[in-house]
Amino acid sequence: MTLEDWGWNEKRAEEFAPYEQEELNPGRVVRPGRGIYRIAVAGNTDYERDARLTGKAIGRGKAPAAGDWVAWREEGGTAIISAVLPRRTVISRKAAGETSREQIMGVNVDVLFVVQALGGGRGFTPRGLERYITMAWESGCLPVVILNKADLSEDTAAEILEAEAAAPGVEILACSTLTGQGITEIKRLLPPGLTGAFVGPSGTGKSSIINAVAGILLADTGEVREADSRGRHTTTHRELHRLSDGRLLLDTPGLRELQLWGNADSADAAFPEIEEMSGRCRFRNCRHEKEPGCAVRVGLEEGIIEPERFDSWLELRKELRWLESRRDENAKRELEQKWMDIARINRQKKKGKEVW
Ligand SMILES: Nc1nc2c(ncn2[C@@H]2O[C@H](COP(=O)(O)OP(=O)(O)OP(=O)(O)O)[C@@H](O)[C@H]2O)c(=O)[nH]1
Ligand SMILES: [Mg+2]
Ligand SMILES: [Zn+2]
Repeated sequence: MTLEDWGWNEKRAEEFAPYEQEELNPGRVVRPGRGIYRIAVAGNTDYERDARLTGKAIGRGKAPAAGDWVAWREEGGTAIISAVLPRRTVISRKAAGETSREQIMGVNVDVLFVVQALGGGRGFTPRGLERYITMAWESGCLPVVILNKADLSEDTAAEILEAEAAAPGVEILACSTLTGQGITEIKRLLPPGLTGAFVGPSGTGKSSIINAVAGILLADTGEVREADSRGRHTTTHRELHRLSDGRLLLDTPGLRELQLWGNADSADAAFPEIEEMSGRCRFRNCRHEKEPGCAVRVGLEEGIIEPERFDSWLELRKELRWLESRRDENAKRELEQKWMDIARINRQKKKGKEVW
C-alpha cells in the first residue's frame, strides 16, 4: 500500500517537507479513538497501525480527526503522532448538549454526501435538510444529497422536488441499496483517490450505501425499529474505508440532532436566494422587518423567497449568532484567566518564591 492509495499527492508532500527533515513519517487517520488513533501508512504489510499522541506538540483542542494527515515517528515500537498537517476541509458541528464546543466529524473530505431516507413515516424534512446543507457548505466540501430508500417512496419525483427547494444548487440523487438505484451516480461523483464522507440521521442507510458502493460488506449495518422507523445508532465510530478500487469513504455515526457550528453568516450559502436579496436592501444592517427599502420583504411578497425558508434562515442565524457570542465569552474568559495567572506568577516572583 502506498500513501497515494490513501489520497496523498504532491501538495501534501510539499506540506510534509519540513517534517521529513525531522525524520517524521506521514500517515492518515482512518479511525480516531480515545488516545489511540488508527493510521494508514505506507508499507507492504502493516499498512494500518495504532498511534498515540504527544500532547505537547499538537496543543489542546487540536486532536487529529478522521481523515487527517499526520506526522509520526517510531518510538520503542510505538507510533507517536507529533503534528497534524493543514486541513483542506473540515466538517464540524456543535457538540451535543449545553456546550459551545466544536465537534469535528471528518477532515480532508472532497465530497460530502448528506444521506436522508424516503418513505417509512420518518422521511426527510426540508428544514432538517437545510441544516445539513448549511453544515456542508461551511465545511468546504462539495455537497451532494442522497435520498435513500427510494424503494419505500410512493412519489420519488415529488420528494426530489422538495429536496431541490431545500438544497438549491446541490445535486440530489435518489438511491436504493435494495435495488441498486443511484449507486453508479455516487461512483461517478466520487472518483478513486478522492475522499467522500456520509453524514445524516441514524438509520438512513449510510453504511449500507458504503457497502453497496464497495460491493462487499465493509461497514456494519443495523435494523431500523419498526415502531418509529428510527435507526439504532449502529455505527459508533468514524471510520475511513478504502475500497479495492481506490475510493475512500468515511462512515460516520448517525446524528440525533444536528446543531450547527460556524458564525452568523454561515447559513447564507445554503439560502442563496435570500442572501442575494438581502444584498439589495437599502440598509446594510437591515433586519428585514419593517425597514424601508427591504429587498427581502419584496422577495417574500413576490414569491421569490418561500416564507418557510425565510423563517428557517432566521432561526439558523439566531442559533449561529448565539454560538458566536458564547464563543466570544469563552475567549474573553480564557484571556482574563491568562492575565490572572501572569499577575499571580509576578506576585510570587516578587516574594522570591519558586513559581514553576
Ligand atoms: N428499504 C430500504 N432499506 C434500506 C436501504 N438502505 C438501507 N436500508 C436499511 O436501513 C437500515 C439501516 O441501515 P444502516 O446502513 O445501518 O443505516 P446507517 O445510516 O448507517 O445508521 P447508523 O449507523 O445508525 O447511523 C438497515 O436495516 C438497512 O438494511 C434502502 O435503500 N431501502
Ligand atoms: Mg452506519
Ligand atoms: Zn432587508
